[in-house]
Amino acid sequence: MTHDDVTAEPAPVPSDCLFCKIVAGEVPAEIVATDERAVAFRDIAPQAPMHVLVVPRDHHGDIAQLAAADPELLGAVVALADRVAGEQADGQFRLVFNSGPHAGQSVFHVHGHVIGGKQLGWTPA
Ligand code: IU
Repeated sequence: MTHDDVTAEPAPVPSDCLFCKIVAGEVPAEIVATDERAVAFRDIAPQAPMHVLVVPRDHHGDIAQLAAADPELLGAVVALADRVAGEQADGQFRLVFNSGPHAGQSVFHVHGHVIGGKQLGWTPA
């Protein structure tokens, strides 16, 4: 996929979207923070002392689609990630958006991995 494929048209919301169900309270998750536009919950397979997923309440498939459709909402997701890092760790964090299967995306409701709580290494590849 290239970024030429990204349009501002909202994608249809899949009826079986796991993260939509977590946002709706239909599937349990350990929620650590919420605001009007986004929800943060612990990753079930944490890769660091703090590993929280921040998702917009509205369904968008990946970060490029979210940025094209609603850049303010992307800002809200980043702001909630920053708040979570301040509440759950020392305020420093890595924010990772896997975009597409080759990048490791396995859930197709955009989510930022908020990772921290220890000295992180680099690179991720
Ligand atoms: P990815 O970037 O799409 O690969 O991230 C998906 C994450 O969602 C991954 O880290 C999973 O551990 C996490 N996750 C979860 O927290 N709860 C779930 O029920 C499922 C996946 I399925």
